[in-house]
Amino acid sequence: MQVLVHGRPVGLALPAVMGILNVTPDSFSDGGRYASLEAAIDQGLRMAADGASIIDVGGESTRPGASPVDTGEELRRVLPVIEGLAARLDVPLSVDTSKPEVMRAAVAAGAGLINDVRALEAHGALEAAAASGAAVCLMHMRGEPRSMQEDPCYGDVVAEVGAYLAARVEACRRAGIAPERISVDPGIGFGKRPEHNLALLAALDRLAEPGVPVLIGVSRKSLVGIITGRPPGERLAGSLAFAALAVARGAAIVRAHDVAATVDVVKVASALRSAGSGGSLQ
Ligand code: 8Y7
Repeated sequence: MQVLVHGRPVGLALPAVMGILNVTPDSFSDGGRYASLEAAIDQGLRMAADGASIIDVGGESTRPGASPVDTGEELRRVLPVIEGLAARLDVPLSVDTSKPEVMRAAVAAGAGLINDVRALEAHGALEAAAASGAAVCLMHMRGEPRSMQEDPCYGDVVAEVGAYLAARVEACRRAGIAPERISVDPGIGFGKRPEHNLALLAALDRLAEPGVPVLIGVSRKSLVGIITGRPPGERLAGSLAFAALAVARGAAIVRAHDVAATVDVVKVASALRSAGSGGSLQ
């Protein structure tokens, strides 16, 4: 998998950990934009020191029930963080957005991967991503964050999500995005019941064609809470168990809040995977 770092293509060693850097008002509750900016940059630097291979900067909450954020506000949240981290780090930065304007500005500011929970389906997003030259992560979501958990319904969830991701990969290739810059994600918790999430995690090897890296985000999610009965602050062990098992099943990138612990888990799972018949990831 290839991403941009300071505008140039760089190969990403897989499996990798993507650190989550949320820049939403609720994620840094102390007053003032400057204090929040400093806190966000510090957190990004800490995740890099902890071994993150990518830092994912997001300014729009996509939690179940969350409301949309306007473009100007999203830009004000993410751009200074991306600029600040790009000036201090050689670690690839990703921007978690669905808006073409944010994609363009974030890549110009130093992001090298576009992580889109709407898989570049917004008007103009595919073209903006292709023109930027950045890598992309195409995530499956059923519905929109505000209502997606109301009544998600599938026939064969693995087949449906797999077909959706294959179609979005094809659309990206047709738009001129280099195949080695495309990754996919089944979108754990995005318009899915627990049984759908588990079916997808159990069948990771069937979700994408060989050579298309699969990203998995389970960190602290309600799926872990439902299984373990624990609140978000106590979901580390459950999240790590899913991280290990996802890598064992072929996941290439794990998106996580707790970077240091996840890096160790991914190293161990990866060593075991390489010792078996799994082979190496691209
Ligand atoms: C995911 C994600 C979130 C995920 C990808 C959270 C932005 C909710 N989850 N992006 N974003 N995959 N690719 O709990 O699972 O982090 S937001």
